[in-house]
Amino acid sequence: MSDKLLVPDIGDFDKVEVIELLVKAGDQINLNDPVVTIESDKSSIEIPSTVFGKIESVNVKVGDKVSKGDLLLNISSSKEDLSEKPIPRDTENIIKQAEAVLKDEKKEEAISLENTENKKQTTIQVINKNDIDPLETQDWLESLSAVVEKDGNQRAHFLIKELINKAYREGANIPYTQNTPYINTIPPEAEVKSNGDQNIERRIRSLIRWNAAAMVVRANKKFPELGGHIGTFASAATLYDVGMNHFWRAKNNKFGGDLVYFQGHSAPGIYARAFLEGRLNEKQLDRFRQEVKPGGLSSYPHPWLMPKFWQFPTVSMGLGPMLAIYQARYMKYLINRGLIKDEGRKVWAFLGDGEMDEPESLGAIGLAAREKLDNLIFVVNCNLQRLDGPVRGNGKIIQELEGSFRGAGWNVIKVIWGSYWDSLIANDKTGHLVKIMNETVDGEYQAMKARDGAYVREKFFGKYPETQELVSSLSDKDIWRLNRGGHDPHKVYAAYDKASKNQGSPTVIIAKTIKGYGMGKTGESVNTSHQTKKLDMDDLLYYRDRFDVPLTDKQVKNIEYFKPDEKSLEIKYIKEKRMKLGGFLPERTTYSKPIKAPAKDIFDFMKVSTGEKEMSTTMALVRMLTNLLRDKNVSPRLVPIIPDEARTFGMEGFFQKIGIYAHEGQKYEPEDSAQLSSYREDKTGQVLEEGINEAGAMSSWIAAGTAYTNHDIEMIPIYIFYSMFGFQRVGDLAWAAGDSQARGFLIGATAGRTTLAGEGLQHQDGHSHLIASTIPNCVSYDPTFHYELAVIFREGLRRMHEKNENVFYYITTMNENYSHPEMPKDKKCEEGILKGMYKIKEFNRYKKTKIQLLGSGAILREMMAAAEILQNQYQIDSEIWSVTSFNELRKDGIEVERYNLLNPGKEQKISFVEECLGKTEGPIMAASDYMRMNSDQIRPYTNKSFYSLGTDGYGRSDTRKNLRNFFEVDKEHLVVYGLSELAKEQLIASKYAKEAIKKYNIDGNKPMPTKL
Ligand SMILES: Cc1ncc(C[n+]2csc(CCOP(=O)(O)OP(=O)(O)O)c2C)c(N)n1
Ligand SMILES: [Mg+2]
Repeated sequence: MSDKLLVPDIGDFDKVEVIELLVKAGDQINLNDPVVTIESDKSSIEIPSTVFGKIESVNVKVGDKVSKGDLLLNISSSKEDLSEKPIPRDTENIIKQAEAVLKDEKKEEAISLENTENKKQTTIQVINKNDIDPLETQDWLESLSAVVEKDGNQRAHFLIKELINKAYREGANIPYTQNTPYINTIPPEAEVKSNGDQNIERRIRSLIRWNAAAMVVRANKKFPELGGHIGTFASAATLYDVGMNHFWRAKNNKFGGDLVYFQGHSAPGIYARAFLEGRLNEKQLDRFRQEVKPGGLSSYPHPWLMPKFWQFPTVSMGLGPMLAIYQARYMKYLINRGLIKDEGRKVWAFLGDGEMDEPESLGAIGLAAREKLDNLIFVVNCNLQRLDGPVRGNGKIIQELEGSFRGAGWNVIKVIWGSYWDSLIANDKTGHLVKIMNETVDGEYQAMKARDGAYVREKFFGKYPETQELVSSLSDKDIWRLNRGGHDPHKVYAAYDKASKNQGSPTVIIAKTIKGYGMGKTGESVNTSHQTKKLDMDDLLYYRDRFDVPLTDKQVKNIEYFKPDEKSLEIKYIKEKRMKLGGFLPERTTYSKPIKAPAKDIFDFMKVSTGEKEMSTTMALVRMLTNLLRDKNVSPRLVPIIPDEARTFGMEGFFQKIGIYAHEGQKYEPEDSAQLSSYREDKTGQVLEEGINEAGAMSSWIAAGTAYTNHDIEMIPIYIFYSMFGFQRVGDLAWAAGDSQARGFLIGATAGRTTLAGEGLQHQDGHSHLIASTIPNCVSYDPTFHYELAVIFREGLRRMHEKNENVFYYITTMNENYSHPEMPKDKKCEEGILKGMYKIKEFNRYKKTKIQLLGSGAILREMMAAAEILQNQYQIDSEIWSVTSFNELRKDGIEVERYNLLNPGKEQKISFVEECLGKTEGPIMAASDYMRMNSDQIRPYTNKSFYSLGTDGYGRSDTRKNLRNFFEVDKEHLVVYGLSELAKEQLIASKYAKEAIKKYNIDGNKPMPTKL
């Protein structure tokens, strides 16, 4: 029987042009196969088939205008097929989701039963001096204790929740708190014990501590300017060691490896461990922070500088937490899309408590919980100090972080007190000890650790007779030994174990430590700890003794490193532990296979003229991506990343075609489900729709752009954003992307100061190319025509994803619609597009006076129009150059100039700018939709008079025409400036310029746009 395929609901669009037929009569098609591409003035969308069978006739042709309900195809399908018509995609998704939820619920039930069996024996104590009826309180508490004892924690929790609900219903406004008392989350009896040899582990840790400090002190003794940090690692050594010995699995041929983000300035400790592991030698340690000669060790984790060692740049505080969250999310994305296996890999991120004040640190924690990233573990090293002083002198950072993370839905594990406290807390029958713990502020905690046991006895335990009594049998030395959780390997192990097993939410371990632990008077818990990088002889001897490092006084004096013999128990142990965990960490390797760049002809449609049809380069890009999605090598690897601007850029067609990634699929039928570009969320969706979150989108882009090393799979991330909210907004992340050697495309859409018209000052970008130029491995282009974009994009694919070059591309696209010419046949055109400029047109009728006109992006067309006026009305000839990248031209210019200056006797090289313009006639006038500095970049590489024009100043809203007039980059101003320059060069009389100024109503006394 016969079926008809009609144009579906295409939203607000009517009479939309068919630009491509993807099928022909006689073809067999399946459900969802694309059949035609239609294009409005904003976007192009493929129409998928909703029927299957053999095509009898195609009822439209390219160029036809179609609307909803128009006939596209007649299809013959058999009866049996019809009876088995598959369930529509949305319905199918909803069924799947429902099934998944049912399964999840069953799982939850099982977990809670388990927990109930695991009963805990505790007596609940609370002290409150405002208690008006202590006896009644006691009754309630005893009842609760009985419930805990009889039916377990879960039951107690349930009853408390019911009580609170009841109170709310009865009108009581009970203050809400996310906080638990200032004690460890895991009670001693629930701690999972390490099977490690604690004595050896302590000895190893002590050596690492020593060597890390020695490395910094030695470097600064030699060159005091080098700097470095001892105090941070001193506080975190146990946190790292437990992970290294027991938890973090390395990447090898059987396993993808855990991903660990090390706190930036704890790098010395990571090098010191690598030294014991035999991965670095003494010579290398002695090259800490001396990297100019190859082989030095970078100050902080920098993959660009140590590409076989460091994986993640973290030292710009706040970036590590965000990058780690999006890394964990991206790992799930790859798993859900079936691109990598689910091996239970984890992302661990080590963060400073001071660092948590960066808005970026906490800014994305909601996403981590929402997406149930149970592959993510944060460890916040709460040494209570940052650089200048306490993080929260008057408060408690641990409690504050607990509230924020728990509120966001994280699993929170506080590791505050070490094992020596266990018995004291157990004996705190009156609850006064916990009360002091709760009341004491961080400033006091810090001060205590800068003093001694007697001070702690007086200032801490001395607050109540009950607590004084509690420690009466302890000596001051014993009191001093009461350790903090983050320095206790047992507590840390238990926390890591629990975190590793947690399901359904991310975990944060908030560990209390001491900054400069073991450094004594100079560096321990004092406000100057952070910057202590020199230790005198007494400090060094103290440090040695504190950690029992087997060095003589003389060796200490020489600040010698200590590495036990290869056959020693320590070295054997450390290696054995790592071998058991699959290898060493950190280590950066890449085994991904390159992606074959698509055949050149895939972009051929962009090399012919669009004729009458006008389109923006943004639209051309979307068309190109739609085409790329048909390339079987490239398609699955494309990762379109959009921060809530898909409709702005005409990309809504992607929603249906490749789906929006959503870890839970789509639990609702979207409002626009009947439409062609309905908002389709899917567990295997390909688009990362990040919401209004440029920093998050950029973090996703980095995760995808480094998947080749972190997951051994080459991906092609394409992040499309308003160019103004690109580098300017997330410049530091872009810098980290360069350091990470991320590969992929950044697309600054709606770019240029004058193309965006109405949006005004905060939207009009006239400088992103300049910021892009600051990143050494960022290759940037400002194309005007669709064939330029095609050539640039394909070369980007080839260089980055086939040849594995560690660069990334920044391409600006505009939203101005115009027709695009055919690609010039000149063989040098393609080379020129890629190197940064090529001659696009020449006016040569009069052969008297000539000018070289350079235009970039949106302004090239103004330049072409100006050239026509100059020719037709003033008999001025010109050569017009399309400059696709002033940045690339400058890179070549500086390199050639440098070579020539350093090789005076040798044959001198010629820059590409010189090659193009060296032998041309007349002065040069260059303009772009960016600040003059953009085109000024190539001024030094021409030996000619050079004038640059641009859009310096704040943007503002108005029509495109008025804006170009305001910034003096419209064709009229270009004519005037051109004539004036020729007059200045004494090639024509000045009267022409004067006349033109009058003719075009140009005010010579108008203030500079920068001042308006
Ligand atoms: C964005 C940013 N701002 C400032 C710094 C300089 N800086 C380096 S470490 C540090 C203090 C860190 O304190 P914290 O996060 O508590 O780490 P700790 O050393 O105490 O473990 C500062 C201000 C930086 N690296 N990055
Ligand atoms: Mg700190």
